[in-house]
Amino acid sequence: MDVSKLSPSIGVLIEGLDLELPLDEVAGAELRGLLAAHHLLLFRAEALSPSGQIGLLSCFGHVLDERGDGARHVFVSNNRPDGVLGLGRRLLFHSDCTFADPPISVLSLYALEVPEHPSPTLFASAIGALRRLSPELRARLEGERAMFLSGFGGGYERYFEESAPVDSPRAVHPVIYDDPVSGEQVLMIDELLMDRIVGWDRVHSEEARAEAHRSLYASDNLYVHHWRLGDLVVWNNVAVQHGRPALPDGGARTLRRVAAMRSEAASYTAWTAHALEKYAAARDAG
Ligand SMILES: O=C(O)CCC(=O)C(=O)O
Ligand SMILES: [Fe+2]
Repeated sequence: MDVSKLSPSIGVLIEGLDLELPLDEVAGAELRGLLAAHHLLLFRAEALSPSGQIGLLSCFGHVLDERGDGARHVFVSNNRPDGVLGLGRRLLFHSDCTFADPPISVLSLYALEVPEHPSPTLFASAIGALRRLSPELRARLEGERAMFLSGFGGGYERYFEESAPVDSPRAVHPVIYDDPVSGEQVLMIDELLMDRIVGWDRVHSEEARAEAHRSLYASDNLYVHHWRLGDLVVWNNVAVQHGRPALPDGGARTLRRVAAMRSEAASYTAWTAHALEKYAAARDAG
């Protein structure tokens, strides 16, 4: 396989691998090493089957049945009745399922439909962000934990503990978090799911959050992926946060999503019929 860098801190393009064929142990180990070192892998794979994508993801862990229907893939789409995250609004930066413990390990999206106008996904290095944090803030965050929660609104609005539904899923994580996939420490403070540093008053927590975001979302800490048909992007969900600007008006955009967990024990079904009903109800109410 041929490997070339996509940006200074995030991502490599991998060429010369047929993803429809089963991967042998040597190739699997090489890909795990590349993901550990670079956090995001890009493949150009025209007409990739669902089983090709699932087969690749299974070399990073246990593939999730996110819809609870056995398909082991869902569609992020503004153009399919069964699609999720279909509104064209901006998606705030996040790592998926940090409202659970542990969060999802590895995510992938495969471009099945791409609009004529650009529709990027943005990736921010949570490892780079920790390294560039001021020594003062880093010292204050050492040993601290934060509350992460979902309010079933999709990825468009931040959630607050005071106003989130009582049954919204939530978890507490260290803000300087040991990421098992890369073996690195990451800054786990995002725009969408992190509510507050536990035990801090709102004002100080918001100040720290804003300063963390300046490190995270600085343009030289990002990799911007402009989708082309047949692109498959696989990334470390904890080491790299993702978000997307508002979609262009008109134009179908469909990305097939497959997710994997390092631990067999965890099983997330974020897009079951029950969860989708809750999302729809929250959207209608808001
Ligand atoms: O649509 C995108 O670019 C990102 C979607 C997303 O946040 C996800 O699949 O987890
Ligand atoms: Fe996401």
